[in-house]
Amino acid sequence: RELAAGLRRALRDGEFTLHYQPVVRLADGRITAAEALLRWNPPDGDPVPPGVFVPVAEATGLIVPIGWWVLGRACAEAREWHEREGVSVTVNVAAHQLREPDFVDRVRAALADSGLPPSALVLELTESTLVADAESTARLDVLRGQGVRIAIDDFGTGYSSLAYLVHLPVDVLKIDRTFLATAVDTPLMRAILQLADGLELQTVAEGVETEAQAATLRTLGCSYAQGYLFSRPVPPADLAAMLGRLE
Ligand code: G
Ligand code: G
Ligand code: MN
Ligand code: NA
Repeated sequence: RELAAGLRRALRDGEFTLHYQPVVRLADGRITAAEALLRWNPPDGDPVPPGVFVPVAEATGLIVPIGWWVLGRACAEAREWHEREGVSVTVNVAAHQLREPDFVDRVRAALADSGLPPSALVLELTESTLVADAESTARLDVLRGQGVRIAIDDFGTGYSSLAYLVHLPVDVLKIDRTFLATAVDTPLMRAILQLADGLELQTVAEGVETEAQAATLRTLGCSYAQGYLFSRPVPPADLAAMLGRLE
């Protein structure tokens, strides 16, 4: 309860910031996108990790207003990177947010207000959020019609059958980092990449920490990767500097 009050205050007083983790194209190492990740620095204490406060925000419904703040901020910060470097931004969307009746209008407004083109925005949703209901699926399809892309976050950690993938409004699979915990070249990883290829979905491997993992993923046909090998999540100025250095 105390944490919930803290979150309400954080939103009101501007205590949230975003960090960005690069998504890298394995073929040439270019940064093609960045994932916006929420950070909370209370003025009167230590930073609170998102693993602690995001579940509370979800349980209290505060994730809805916080999520809209994240989307607006991420679009605004990404606009310049997109104009200069063609980089997209990916934003996590919670189940509660997707269920809001004005979801489509809110996303459109964030794009219009920031001047970021729809094609530069990727919305990340988990499997369970996506599978839930036909109404939400229809909402996402409206946005896709305008060029926004949809990614399944933490792919492979849900319990749903793979058959549902064919019916979901999805463009990108983000393969959960638990798949890299042991060997990278496993029958399961090959199956996921083959499935993605057959469905013409882009693939992003999450949690890549070593050159060897990146090399194996490249060989297996995974197109993109994200992880500490390339960069931790960093403040926006650091991402801008990283992008500038590529020129
Ligand atoms: O760095 P990491 O600790 O940033 O993130 C921990 C978890 O918090 C991740 O699983 C991520 O999905 C979630 N998370 C981070 N930022 C956001 C956000 O803006 N919205 C939502 N809904 N979840 C987020
Ligand atoms: O659930 P989601 O994938 O949205 O959140 C990303 C989380 O994964 C963040 O907490 C981020 O800090 C973490 N992360 C990103 N790259 C790596 C990595 O290479 N290794 C590990 N262990 N965690 C990572
Ligand atoms: Mn994510
Ligand atoms: Na993930």
